[in-house]
Amino acid sequence: MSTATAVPVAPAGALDVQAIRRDFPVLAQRVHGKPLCYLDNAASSQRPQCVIDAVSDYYETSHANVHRGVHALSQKATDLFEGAREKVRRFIGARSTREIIFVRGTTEAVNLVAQSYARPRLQGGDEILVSRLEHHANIVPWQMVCQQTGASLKVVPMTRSGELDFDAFRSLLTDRTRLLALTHVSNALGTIVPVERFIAEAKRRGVPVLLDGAQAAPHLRVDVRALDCDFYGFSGHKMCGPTGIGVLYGRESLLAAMPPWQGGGDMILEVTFERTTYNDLPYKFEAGTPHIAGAIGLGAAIDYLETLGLDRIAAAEHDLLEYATARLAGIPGLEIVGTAPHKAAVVSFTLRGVHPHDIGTILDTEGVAIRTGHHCAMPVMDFYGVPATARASFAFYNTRDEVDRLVSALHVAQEMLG
Ligand code: C6P
Repeated sequence: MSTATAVPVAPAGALDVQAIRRDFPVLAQRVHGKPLCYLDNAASSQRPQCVIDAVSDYYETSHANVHRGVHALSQKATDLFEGAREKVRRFIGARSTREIIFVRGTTEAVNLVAQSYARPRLQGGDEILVSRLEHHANIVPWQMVCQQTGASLKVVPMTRSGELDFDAFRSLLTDRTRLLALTHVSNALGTIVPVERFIAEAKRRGVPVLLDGAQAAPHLRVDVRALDCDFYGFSGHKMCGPTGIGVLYGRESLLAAMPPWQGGGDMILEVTFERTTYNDLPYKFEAGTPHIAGAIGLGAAIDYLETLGLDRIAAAEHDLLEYATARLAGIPGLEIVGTAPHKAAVVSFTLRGVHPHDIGTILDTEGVAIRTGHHCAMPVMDFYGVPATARASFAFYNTRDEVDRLVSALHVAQEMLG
């Protein structure tokens, strides 16, 4: 460790991380003979026992299809499923559960809006505005809908520190801009985008806004009403919930005017071969048997996060970010990619002379799990002129000791390959 680097002091009144770690059975294991050091939380977080129990209890005691049966078990499953929807509503401050649509994840949330909101409205010459910071999930669905309609994609540029250029954004808003689709937190760099500013400006110009909240909902307090966004998507698996479940929040007036995206069971009121009428919100957008256990697990994850407190989670993760940034900055040849002043606990970096994939492999042998690659954000990599970075991403159950293990493992990588 570089002794010249100032290391921040841990905040008082912090979470009891050791007790929290005992809630996560997966963290107790060894990998390649070393205690697992899981620093790949931006890709997917781990699950506490209460989430695992909620899912298995459901299967053990309450499983049946929802909204379909008069029998007791179906009503029990329906109550649990709809109870989870109410937890999500409260968690993000939405007005009504009619605005909470269960989807597979952020990717499906964006695709739903692209196909059901944007596609019917777009014409040749219209514009969709995204940013250079986006994950592919908030780029490709818009490219697809542009190809389908003749609209074009405009891109808000980023700066060297990994922030968005607000003045450039303002000049890209035109009377043909039909939607702004923006990430709340960058997965590749950790930048927290000051979305309030962008939303206010877009609203002033009458442009609706979708936020990709995949990396924000697990780490920041999100209030869709205070944000005044029109759509907000996030994924359960990044916030201690199951995979295959996520949420699209949509402003009710917009959802009500949108056609369904997929057709099938549960999204209809009446079907004849001549005419079909669609179900009310949110069911109009939930064709087929949903991921019932996933929604219930997500509800349990929300309970867990709320018990810890989103503000305390954010503070604990911020401490890890500051500590990791200071320690990594002390490694010769290491360059942190993305240095915005407001960041979530994500540190992307390159190490002179060592390919990121080799870093990942050597770290794995030391029991340290990080992600290497383009992080599904190739335009960001392209901006910095690198094919890939190594990325350590922290959750509230990580410790400063684990940051130290990351640093030691990087020294090993450097000695072997640097
Ligand atoms: N990012 C990462 O390692 P899904 O796969 O639908 O749950 O989430 C997609 C997605 C959308 N937006 C952002 C900002 C994201 O970070 C992700 C997922 C993971 O960074 C896997 S590529």
